[in-house]
Amino acid sequence: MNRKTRAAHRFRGVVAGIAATVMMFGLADLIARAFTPSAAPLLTLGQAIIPLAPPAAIKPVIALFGDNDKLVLVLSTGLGAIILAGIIGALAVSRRRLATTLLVVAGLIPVIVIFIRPEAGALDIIPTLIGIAAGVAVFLLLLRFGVPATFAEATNNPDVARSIAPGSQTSEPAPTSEPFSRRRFFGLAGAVGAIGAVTIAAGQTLVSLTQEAGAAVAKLVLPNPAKKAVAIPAAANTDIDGTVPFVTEAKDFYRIDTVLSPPVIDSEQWSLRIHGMVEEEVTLTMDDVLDLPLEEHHITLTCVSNPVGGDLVGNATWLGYPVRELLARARPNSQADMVLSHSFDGFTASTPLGALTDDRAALLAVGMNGQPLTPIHGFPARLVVPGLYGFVSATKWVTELEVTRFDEKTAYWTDRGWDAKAPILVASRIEVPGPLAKVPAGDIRVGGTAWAQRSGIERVEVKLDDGEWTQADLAEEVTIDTWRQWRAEFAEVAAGSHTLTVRATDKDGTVQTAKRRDSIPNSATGHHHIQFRVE
Ligand SMILES: Nc1nc2c(c(=O)[nH]1)N[C@H]1C(S)=C(S)[C@@H](COP(=O)(O)O)O[C@H]1N2
Ligand SMILES: [Mo]
Repeated sequence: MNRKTRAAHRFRGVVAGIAATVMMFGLADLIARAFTPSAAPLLTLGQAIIPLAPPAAIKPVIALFGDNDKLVLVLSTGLGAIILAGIIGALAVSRRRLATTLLVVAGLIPVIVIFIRPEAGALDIIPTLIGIAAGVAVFLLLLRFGVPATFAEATNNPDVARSIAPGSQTSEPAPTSEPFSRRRFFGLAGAVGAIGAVTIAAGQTLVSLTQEAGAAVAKLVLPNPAKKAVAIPAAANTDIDGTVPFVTEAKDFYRIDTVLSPPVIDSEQWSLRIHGMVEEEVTLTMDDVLDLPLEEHHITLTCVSNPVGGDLVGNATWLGYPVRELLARARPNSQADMVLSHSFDGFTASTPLGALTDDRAALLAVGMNGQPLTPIHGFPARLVVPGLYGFVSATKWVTELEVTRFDEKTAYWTDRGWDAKAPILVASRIEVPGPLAKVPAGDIRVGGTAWAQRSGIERVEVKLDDGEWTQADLAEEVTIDTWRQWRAEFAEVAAGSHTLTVRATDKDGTVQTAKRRDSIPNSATGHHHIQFRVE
């Protein structure tokens, strides 16, 4: 066989491998999404990679892609699978049986990953097995009609010999022949790939449908709060167009967690168990929680991975019951100093016991902005603790509060190099003008948000280019645990390129530091700084 033909055959092998893999994932994903969504192979594979990923790799991904980090992970997993399939396909030109075996073995990797999940059911592997069967069938079909077997294989294997025959002029096996015209081969491979791609897309659509359905099925009816949140005065908003609203809608609220798709929890099956170093173990069902006098509080939640000026921060009106009261029922032992909250999905957070028993509004929350929590934000129940970054406090899909000690237990992110305790640091950001915005000449209006939960914002200062710090006007404070909007004006700014810098000071007198540092282990620091142009 000459080299050119061989290269052409290898290329067909690669295409056959890729088409078969797209088909396998597409079909398996679609079937899984319809019956057992958390067992979709691509998703489960990506999910399995998360705990293995070094924190040093996770952070830049979150910083770069924010809420899209999950999409990036799934796409990279898919890309990895496609590359592997291409290599196996190329191998198939000379070693068909070995390649087929490898394809099956590779297909079994997601099967194993699906099977070893803690929540796995025996039926969960069926969609992927069906996908593998379809993928292997497609692979063999494409090879059989598209890639002539080597001479040795062809003469030994009557099947392959026959498959070669239709393309050759004689009935002799002819190794250099092209049994399928290039057009037919690529047409078939393209069709298979397209079917796979369509099934993947259909699977995605099903996901959003079932998630919406899940939310609808979760017809949890929230009671009226026994204690309403303070009213939000109009003056809590500045009049600067383009700044984020004071209350963040659930759909716009940032999302950070370690699951690729939120667990679907039936609120009637859900319960919260308080145990560990307590006098009395306490278990509550959702009915128990809804019967309690629930309180509503505006609380600003922040992620430790938020880069300076980033948007991993949101403010919502949460409805829930004070964790303080729940712990009082269980009566923690005097030696305890931490509550390790456990999520349905295995995530844990370590919260100082003191932050859950002092007078702050640490909540077992069931509502967000007047609605039940969405699946993404923790349905049916989560924790929200003012003043602590989410990773040490805001456990979503919470199922257990384990009263323990910092020197005995560690939480999910602590095991990955982050701090065990992490109070939120004073922070501020510029929202208007946007980065690299073009602004008409004249007076420049600047606006943004600052937060220092538990202390409150005392002062925000802005600096144009290398000028003096100028004090911004603060919008009215709603509570010390909510962010605060600010605005400033600079008169007659000359045309050209300019920079703005902001810093906040909290009510304890702590000035936001200019020192730049990374978010691991307990949050990035530095001043938010933007460039814009006056034209
Ligand atoms: N179960 C679970 N809860 C979790 C997390 C998680 O990965 N799993 N991430 C935490 C982190 S790091 C943050 S910042 C907040 C984010 O909450 P949100 O997604 O509702 O904004 O949830 C916290 N609760
Ligand atoms: Mo976070």
